[in-house]
Amino acid sequence: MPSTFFSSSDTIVAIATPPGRGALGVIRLSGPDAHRIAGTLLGRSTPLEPRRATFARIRRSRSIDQVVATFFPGPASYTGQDLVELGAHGSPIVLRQIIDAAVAAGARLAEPGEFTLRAFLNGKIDLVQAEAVADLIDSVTPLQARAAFDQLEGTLTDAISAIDARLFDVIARLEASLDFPDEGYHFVDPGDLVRELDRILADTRALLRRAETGRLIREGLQVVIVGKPNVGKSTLFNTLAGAARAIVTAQPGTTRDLLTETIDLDGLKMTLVDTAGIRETHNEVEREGVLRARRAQDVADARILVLDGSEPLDAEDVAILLNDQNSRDLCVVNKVDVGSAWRAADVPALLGRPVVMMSLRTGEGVDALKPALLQALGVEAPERDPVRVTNARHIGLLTDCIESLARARAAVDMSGGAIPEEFVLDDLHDAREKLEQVRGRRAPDAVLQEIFSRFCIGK
Ligand SMILES: Nc1nc2c(ncn2[C@@H]2O[C@H](COP(=O)(O)OP(=O)(O)O)[C@@H](O)[C@H]2O)c(=O)[nH]1
Ligand SMILES: [Mg+2]
Repeated sequence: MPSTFFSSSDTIVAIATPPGRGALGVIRLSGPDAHRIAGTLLGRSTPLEPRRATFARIRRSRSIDQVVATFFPGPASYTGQDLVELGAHGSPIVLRQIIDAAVAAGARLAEPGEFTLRAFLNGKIDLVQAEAVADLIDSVTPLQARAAFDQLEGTLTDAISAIDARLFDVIARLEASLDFPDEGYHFVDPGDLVRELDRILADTRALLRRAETGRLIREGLQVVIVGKPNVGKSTLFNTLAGAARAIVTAQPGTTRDLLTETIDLDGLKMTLVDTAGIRETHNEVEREGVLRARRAQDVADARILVLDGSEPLDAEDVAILLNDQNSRDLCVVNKVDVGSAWRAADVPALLGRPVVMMSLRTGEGVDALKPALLQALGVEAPERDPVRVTNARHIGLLTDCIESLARARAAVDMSGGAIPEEFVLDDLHDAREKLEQVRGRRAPDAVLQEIFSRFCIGK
């Protein structure tokens, strides 16, 4: 990361389209000299008309490509500064030549995310939106794309700004009563203050309530299929993966290595892991498989516990059921086509846990699998509320914010009338700082660098 990273005074250039050949390749120039450099590349003496697509030729010693040039004068551009986009043919050679020519004319190669960084530094978007740009580009399921797009549109920004505005108002009134102590005039009534803090706390907590599933949407999740040998784990894995990935045999102990497959479960990016059946064994290879299965379930976000419904449950089944009860377990009772050796209601270890009965052989009950899995994961229908916290950084900051707010509220509540303004203000300022950091104000440079360095070049 160069020391110029946080300065927008030079003009940057990059290819904005993915590497490789394509019908088009787009080059972006942003900075005070963007228009002049574009003029040099195009050999034009007349200025480009703002926001009008203009057919032109790129010239070096001779013309090298036909392009469409569009000039977006700042501040009404993506970066907030003068920006030129050149739509050339998507030839890596031609694009490279145009970049070289731009550098020769005074541009600097952009760092990853530097265009979006400039948009942020120029106040076009806040940090939540900048992060949403990266998430949108990285999304692999429609639900991820949607959550990111909502944040890019500013839904979360607006929700946080609204909370921040109320907090600011409380702080202003407390500071006023601190500044004029002799007036005998209290700007803030303790009862009012507690009520207002409760409202702010409730709004902030509401944002966090579904953040955990929001995070799963953004990051995807790992779901491990566990159970004894031969209960149908690999069959279930293949069914969910929609392909015969894992070997299925009637011989117990077939699966040894961990098998993974990434699927899109109603918009959730899910990495499924098939594992060796857990049992005591003297076979060295299988023992290693069992060890890996145990480790996999320890780090998973959720587990699917498969049981054979046609055979009596034994101690190994129960041990697997009781191992580290994950709040997101789903129990699958398989092989109901063969018969039912027990009822889920009679098994204490299954009480209060989501259970689906099925036969992976006949397909009976299999339709219930995906909805049951989504419910076990706690993922609600996404349509209802576009305000969604998905980012672990935001979750951490909002959690800290709530802590500070709760401390302030407790201090007012315990004061019995005379508000200890200084203490309360300290906590409220802390709370506000966390909110501002979510949006990127007062965010440390290291945090910004870490965020923008994950972008692709040209964004
Ligand atoms: N009857 C019956 N057999 C099944 C069912 N599901 C799987 N099997 C069979 O059970 C055996 C073990 O299946 P597999 O998926 O390899 O189990 P795993 O060891 O847990 O991975 C295979 O012969 C499957 O064909 C089912 O619902 N009913
Ligand atoms: Mg298997």
